[in-house]
Amino acid sequence: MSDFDLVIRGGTVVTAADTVRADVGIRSGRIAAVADRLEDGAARVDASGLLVMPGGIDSHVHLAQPAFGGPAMADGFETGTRSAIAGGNTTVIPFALQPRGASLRASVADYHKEADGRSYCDYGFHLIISDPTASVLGQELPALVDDGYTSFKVFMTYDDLVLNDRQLLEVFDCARGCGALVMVHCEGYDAIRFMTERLEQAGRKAPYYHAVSRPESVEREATHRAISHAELTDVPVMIVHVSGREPMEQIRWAQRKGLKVYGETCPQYIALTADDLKGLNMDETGGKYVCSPPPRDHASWEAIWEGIRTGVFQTFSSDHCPFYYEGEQGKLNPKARTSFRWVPNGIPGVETRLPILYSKGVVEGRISLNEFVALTSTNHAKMYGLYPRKGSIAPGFDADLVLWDPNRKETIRQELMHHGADYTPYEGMAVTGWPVATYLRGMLVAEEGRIVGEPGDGGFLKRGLSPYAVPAHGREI
Ligand code: DUC
Ligand code: ZN
Ligand code: ZN
Repeated sequence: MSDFDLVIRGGTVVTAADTVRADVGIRSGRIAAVADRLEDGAARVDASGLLVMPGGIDSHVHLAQPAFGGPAMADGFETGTRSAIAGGNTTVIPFALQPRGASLRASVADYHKEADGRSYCDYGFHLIISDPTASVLGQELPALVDDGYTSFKVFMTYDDLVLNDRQLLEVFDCARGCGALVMVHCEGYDAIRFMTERLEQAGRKAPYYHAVSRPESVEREATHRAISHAELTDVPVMIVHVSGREPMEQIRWAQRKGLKVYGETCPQYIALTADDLKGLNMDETGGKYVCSPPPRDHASWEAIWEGIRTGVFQTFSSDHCPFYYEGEQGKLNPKARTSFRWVPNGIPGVETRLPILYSKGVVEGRISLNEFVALTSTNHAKMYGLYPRKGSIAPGFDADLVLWDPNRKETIRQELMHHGADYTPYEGMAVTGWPVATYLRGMLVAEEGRIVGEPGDGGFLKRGLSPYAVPAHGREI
């Protein structure tokens, strides 16, 4: 009897550390061997000419989440994770959002109902804390962290989600005590409201003014404030979806000071600009690109690359937050036509994250192959308590793999996508490098744009504490 269920033969294995020509042997869903030459297994796949990389881990996606402007999202777990595997991903970490007044535990149970039996890839949950009551911080949150929900997000903007400074400090302090990693959405609530009202009064209501209402200074101020609160409470923080130079420089400043401040950026900040929000002629088509923070300009793309190259950013996530464009629930819904304020806020991107970073990063010579793997998989696993089960290719890791054609040229277009949304914001973008096959724990789940897996193949991941969440000065104040 052969030693392996499957041998992936003749590819170039790329991890965050190494690039080697090797065979990969898989047994019982795990990697059993990586060697120059392995005997055949029960099955064999020829990967010559292909890269064999750890499956993408997208640690920032929104699925089945009723937020950010009201209408239903275009993706629940079935379509969202179908899109994820087609794009070479094997794990996603979406959010379980606590509506104000609701129990955190009940909110988590609701998201499990959405995900159970529907997911094509493995998944964990971050929590979103919108109502940090004494019982949430004293009982619910520590218990949920123990149960494997080891990270949570807080917002510095949005009527339904914003926390004031005192609440942020209380939440940070709680995270410190229970070892959770805090993700922060850094945009200042009052400044955005002020700008929004002023723009509306002046009749500037088209989608483009979404970007004008939340300029980089608003993100920079909030980033600095979050960092200062993190320093005061001695709690590590991850600043998510960073859009340009000014917030990037705040994070770099904090890192140089020795603070445990981490950074995440996303495809929209190296591939879209605020001008996309102008649409064809300052019309509603610009709504397709409304997301927060908004995309900036070409100089910001360069700043983001500087942050990627110099290690300011640890993770490159999609912030997949899909809405329809057409229809009553879409970006064009009647209320959204009255002002940018009501345009559903977010864009799809889980399926295009890897090709965009590969093409603009590796093919255009800005990052190495190993950095690509770190930014799209390994660092997500390490940051969010999934390592060493996920995120690399070595004996003992889950056999989550993407076979990647480094030379394949594609044009991103809606007809290739597997998400629920009716458009992609990257329509027409030419890329080089494309996923050919995705394996989840040794099972082929997507091949050449065809979904071969089933809803329910993916399972819930109870995550460990992040080693990056350990306070600089220990857990007791
Ligand atoms: N924040 C996110 O993380 N995603 C979409 C919109 C937002 O504000
Ligand atoms: Zn956010
Ligand atoms: Zn998000």
